[in-house]
Amino acid sequence: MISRRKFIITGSLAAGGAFADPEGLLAIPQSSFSKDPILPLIMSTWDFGRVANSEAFKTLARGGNSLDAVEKGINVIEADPENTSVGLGGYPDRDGFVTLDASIMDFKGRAGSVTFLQDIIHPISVARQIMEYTPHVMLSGAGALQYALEKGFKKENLLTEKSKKAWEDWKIKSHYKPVINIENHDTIGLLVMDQDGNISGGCSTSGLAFKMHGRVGDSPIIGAGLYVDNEIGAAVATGLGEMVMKTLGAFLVVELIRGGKSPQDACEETIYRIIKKNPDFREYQVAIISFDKSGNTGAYAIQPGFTYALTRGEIDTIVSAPSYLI
Ligand code: SD4
Repeated sequence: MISRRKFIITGSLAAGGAFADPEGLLAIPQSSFSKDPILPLIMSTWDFGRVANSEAFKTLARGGNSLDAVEKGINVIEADPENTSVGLGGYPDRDGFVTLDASIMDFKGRAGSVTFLQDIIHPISVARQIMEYTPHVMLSGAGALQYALEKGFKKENLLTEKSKKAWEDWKIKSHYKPVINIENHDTIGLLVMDQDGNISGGCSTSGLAFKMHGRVGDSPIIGAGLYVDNEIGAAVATGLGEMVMKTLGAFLVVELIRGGKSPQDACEETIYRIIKKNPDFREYQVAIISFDKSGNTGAYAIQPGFTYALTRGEIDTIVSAPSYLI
C-alpha cells in the first residue's frame, strides 16, 4: 500500500532537483513504489487537482468509466470562478476575450478537441462531443461555438468582475510575460485509469493570460498537451504551451514509455528535450505528469513549485514534483 507520507517525502526530496542528490536517492524512481496498479489511478495537475480527482473518483464510483471521470473531474475546475486559467473566471486575452482550449482522449484511441472557443463554460464537454459525434478531431473558434450551441450548450459570459479587473490592471502596462507558477498555474490536466484498467485523459485551459487574440496553446493539440495510448499509458502537460508544442511533449513521453522507460524517466527526458531546444527555458515553466499501464507514475518540471494530485484507490496525495532547476 502506498502511504501518503512516502509520496510526500519522495516529492520534497525530488523537488531539490536531480542535481542536488549526491546520495543517489532520486535514482529510486517514484514509479518503483507501485508494482501492481492500485485502481483507480487518477492524476491531475496542481494541488487544486485534488477537487478534480475527487469528482473523477465519485464518477467512477457511480459506474462511470475513465472517460466520464475525466470529463466530470475537469468540469468542476472549469466551473470554478476562482481558477484564473480555466473556463469561468479565466483571464482574457489582451483584447479582453476569454478564449478556451481543451482536448480529450479515451481508451478506444479516440480524440476530440476545441480551440479558441468563447462563451462556453465546459470546453472539455464540447471536445468530448466532437470526439463522439463528429467525423473530426478538432473544431475551432466560431465553428466550435456553432457546434456547441447546436448540441445544446448555453452561451455564458465567462469574464468575471475579478478577471476583468485583472485585465484592466494589466492594460495599464500591457507588458506580456508569463509568470512562472503563478499566471500559468491553473490549467487542469487529468489522467484516469479506471477499475477495468482503461485509460482516458483530458485538459482544459483559457491559455496564457493576456495572450494575443487568436493564440492557441498546446492543450488542444493532440500529442502536445495530451496523449493517451491505452496499451502504454498517458501524459499531460502544463505551462508555456509554445515550448510543449514544438516537442509534442505528451506524445514523446508516451513513446518513451513504449520504448521501455519508466514514466518518471520519460517525463525527465522530455523536459530535457524541451530545455535543449529553448535556450530561454529558465524564464518559463513546463511540467508534465504521466502514468503507464502498470500504474507507475512520473512527473517532472523545469521550475520548482509544481505539484500534482494523485489518487490511488482511496488514497489521495498532493505531490511536489522534481524539477530541473532548484
Ligand atoms: C497553454 N499550456 O495554453 C497552457 C497553459 C497552461 O498551466 O498549461 N497553464 O500554453
